[in-house]
Amino acid sequence: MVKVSSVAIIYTAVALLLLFLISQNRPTNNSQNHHHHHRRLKLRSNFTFKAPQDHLRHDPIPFDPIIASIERRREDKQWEKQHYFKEESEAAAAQQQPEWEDFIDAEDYVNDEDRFNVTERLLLLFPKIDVDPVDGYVTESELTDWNLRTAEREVMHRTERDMDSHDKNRDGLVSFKEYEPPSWLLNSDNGSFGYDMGWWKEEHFNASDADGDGYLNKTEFNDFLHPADSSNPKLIKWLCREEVRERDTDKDGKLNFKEFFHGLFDLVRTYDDEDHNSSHHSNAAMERPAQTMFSQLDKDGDGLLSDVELLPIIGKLHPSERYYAKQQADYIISQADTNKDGRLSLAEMIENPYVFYSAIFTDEDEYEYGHDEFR
Ligand SMILES: *[C@@H]1O[C@H](CO)[C@@H](O)[C@H](O)[C@H]1NC(C)=O
Ligand SMILES: *[C@@H]1O[C@H](CO)[C@@H](O)[C@H](O)[C@H]1NC(C)=O
Ligand SMILES: *[C@@H]1O[C@H](CO)[C@@H](O)[C@H](O)[C@H]1NC(C)=O
Ligand SMILES: *[C@@H]1O[C@H](CO)[C@@H](O)[C@H](O)[C@H]1NC(C)=O
Ligand SMILES: *[C@@H]1O[C@H](CO)[C@@H](O)[C@H](O)[C@H]1NC(C)=O
Ligand SMILES: *[C@@H]1O[C@H](CO)[C@@H](O)[C@H](O)[C@H]1NC(C)=O
Ligand SMILES: [Ca+2]
Ligand SMILES: [Ca+2]
Repeated sequence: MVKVSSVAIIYTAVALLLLFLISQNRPTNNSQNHHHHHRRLKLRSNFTFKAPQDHLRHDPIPFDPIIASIERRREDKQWEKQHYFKEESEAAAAQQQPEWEDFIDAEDYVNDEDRFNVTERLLLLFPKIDVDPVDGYVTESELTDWNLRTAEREVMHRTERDMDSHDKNRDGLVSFKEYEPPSWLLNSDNGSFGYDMGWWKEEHFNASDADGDGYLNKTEFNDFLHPADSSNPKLIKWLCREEVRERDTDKDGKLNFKEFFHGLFDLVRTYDDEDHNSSHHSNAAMERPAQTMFSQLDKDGDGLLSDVELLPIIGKLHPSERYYAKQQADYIISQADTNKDGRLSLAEMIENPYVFYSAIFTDEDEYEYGHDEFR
């Protein structure tokens, strides 16, 4: 009885909300069509729960916290479907409270200029980004910090979600016994990520356990999932060791020039190379710069690279969230900086609002989502 009446209340409330929103909406329908009729903001609706070390793809970081929160809710729902509803009873699924998004399309919301006015959003957000210093301009470093804060919130949210599912005894800690490798790993054939299976093993776990108490707390578990963003030296060293192990074809524990040239140099070079033009170069032409880099890294001059000798380039092999935050800031500035002074005024932002929403922006003519610059 209790269940039935609470469900009834929820549906009544949602119906009332719907009516309210529809009535709010109606008088403005005509004026809407004049504005940006060819543009439509598109929210991400499909999320892949992929390997964090699969750094060739990095999702765009939402510029606007409202967009971030809508997308996060969508992602959570998809994640829950995949992780819980398989096991839990249908009844539990049915008890799920309906959310406003089940009834009102979030995409219609963000595309309704009366409810989601992009100009007003930028007016509101500008002072939150222009903070260091407050001078009426958004610089590359201010925009990078802004993106990074969003990205870190997203990452931590996913970590908490993941931790919840592993922490079976609910003590806020994950032991190695509690930890099960993620399902995308079990489903994939060995080495399909181009990585050997050192990831998610006990050595990886132990390296993440900064204080060595045998358990990962939230910080340590986040490091475990995202070693590239960790400041734990044990874990960074493990990452280097893993890089050596995966390329060490003659199994001597170090990388000789051949192993470096064919396994690592390409990856480091790709990130160094801004114009992505080097694929035109022949192998032979690249051998000299590779030799130069190799001897710079080979600090003890033994002709081999050890794990610690990879430390200077590990950030290039595994770019941090800051790297992507900066990449996206650079892209946005290059698109919106009308007077080419390298920074953005509020006026420039308002003139080019869709640049900031480009991660979710789509247009009949060009499909912008997943733009190359963001990868
Ligand atoms: C979502 O992604 C999955 C695989 O990642 C794919 O099979 C499915 O077709 C996608 N759905 C949509 C609506 O794009
Ligand atoms: C959006 O906000 C700006 C600034 O407040 C205002 O000038 C503009 O008319 C608004 N647009 C709509 C469609 O309400
Ligand atoms: C991956 O390798 C392990 C042992 O190295 C093996 O037990 C497992 O069956 C392999 N998995 C697949 C999907 O090939
Ligand atoms: C990880 O640490 C535990 C002690 O906390 C130890 O018993 C185990 O052998 C270690 N495993 C590896 C692979 O280093
Ligand atoms: C987790 O433990 C580390 C020490 O290994 C500590 O520095 C950190 O503050 C702890 N994090 C939380 C959320 O308790
Ligand atoms: C890219 O490579 C081509 C062929 O080697 C060359 O003609 C072109 O100038 C290069 N572009 C840049 C931006 O370096
Ligand atoms: Ca500033
Ligand atoms: Ca610990």
